[in-house]
Order: sequence, then C-alpha cells, then structure tokens
Amino acid sequence: MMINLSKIRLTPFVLAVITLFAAACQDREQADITPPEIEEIAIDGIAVTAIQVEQGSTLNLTVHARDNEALEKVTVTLMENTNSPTPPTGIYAFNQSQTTGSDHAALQFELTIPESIAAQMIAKIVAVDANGYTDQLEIPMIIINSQAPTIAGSSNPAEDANGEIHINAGQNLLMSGEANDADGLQSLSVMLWDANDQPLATTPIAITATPMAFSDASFDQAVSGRYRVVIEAVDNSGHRSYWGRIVIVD
Ligand SMILES: [Ca+2]
Ligand SMILES: [Ca+2]
Repeated sequence: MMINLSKIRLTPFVLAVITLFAAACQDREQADITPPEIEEIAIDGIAVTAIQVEQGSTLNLTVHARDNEALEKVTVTLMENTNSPTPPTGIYAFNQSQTTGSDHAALQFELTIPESIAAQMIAKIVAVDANGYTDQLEIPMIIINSQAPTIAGSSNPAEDANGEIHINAGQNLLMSGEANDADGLQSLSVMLWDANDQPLATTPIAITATPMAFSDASFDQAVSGRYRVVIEAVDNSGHRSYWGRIVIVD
C-alpha cells in the first residue's frame, strides 16, 4: 500500500509527538555523563590502599570497577615514585589494559616482580567508560627486597618539606650517606640525573668497609631546571637499591 505523504497533515498533535520523540533521542545521546568508579583494588581477595610485595613474587591484582552504563577498559600502569628513581628493569614498563563491555567488572592483572630490585613505585589504575569518562587511583607500591642493600642519604642544603632539594645555579650540592649489606657491597655511586633520568655526572665511592659511609660527593649545575640526585648500591649478589631526591636548580 502506498502512503501519500501529502495527506499527512502536521496537526498540533503530530508536531507534539515529533518534538517529544526528538527530545527523547537527544536525552538518550547525552544521558551518560557519569564517570566510572574504581571501587576496590584487591590482592588475593583482600582490599588494599597500598601494595607491598616481595622481590621474585607474582602479584595478582584485582581491580573492581563499575559504570552507570558500560566500562570500556581498565588500565594498570607502574610509575616512578618521584623520590625513588626507576631502576633499569622491565617491570617499570608494566602497562596493561583489559577491555570489558559490562557495567561492572573484576579484572585480574598479573605482575611478575624481578628478583634483584628493591623499589618504591606508584601503581596507577584508570577506568574508562564507553564515553571516555575516567576515574583514576594512584596507590603506593613497595617492592620489599630483604637481600638488597640499605641506603641512607642526606644533602646540604637539606631537602624541603616536599622532599625536594633547591639549589641556585652554580651552587654546590654536597651529598653524604651510607650503604650496607650483609652480603657485602659490590659498588656504591652517587649520581646527578637530568630531567629525563639520564646520568649527567657520577661519583663512584670506593668500597673500603661495610657499612660504607661517604660525605664528599658534590655536584653543581649552571642550568636551571629539574634534576635528581641518586645513590645506587649493589651487593655482591647483584641486588640493587636506589635512593633519590628531586633537585630543583632555581
Ligand atoms: Ca558512565
Ligand atoms: Ca644482600
């Protein structure tokens, strides 16, 4: 049967129906402006607000997240803690995403922790919904390595309340500290890293005793900017520890 369009009259009733239909469609398109929510981070079923894990172990992290409509994905990234430099190892490349089409998900992430490092990091968890709205959470993550050396460091000038060291361009930064390890120390060095964490200067400390103390490593920088002073200690078994502070050259 053919419909003769010319016979459909735009009565007030038809116009009202069309208007309501258009409004309903628009509401539907704009409905989800509610961001997702990360409800809980759990390890072996127990909710955590910080992560402590031993070297050489496998970490099973569960992220519980929810959205009013649909979660798109959840990502876990391990990031550097500003006061704990990143050791050169693959774990710090951990950046794993899992997609989900559900409004609620419990997603499993498995991280293998290397044997040889002790580190402090941040685990950043991001949940994204189907419209790109996000929720994110950053929780501290400490890799406990009872085999790695201990390091104590201090600076002159001393760090401020934010844990940052400020020096003027050309001013001397004097570092002192001590490293210790029951297995004996293989190496100890004090370094200045640039903003990209590339070493600019290294002062090796000869190991003449255990524990090994030093008080005479110094650095200066003529160029203003952000740097990091780093102490690295390695024991005779290859376990490695880092101590670090941000240095701002004003
Ligand atoms: Ca949403
Ligand atoms: Ca050791």
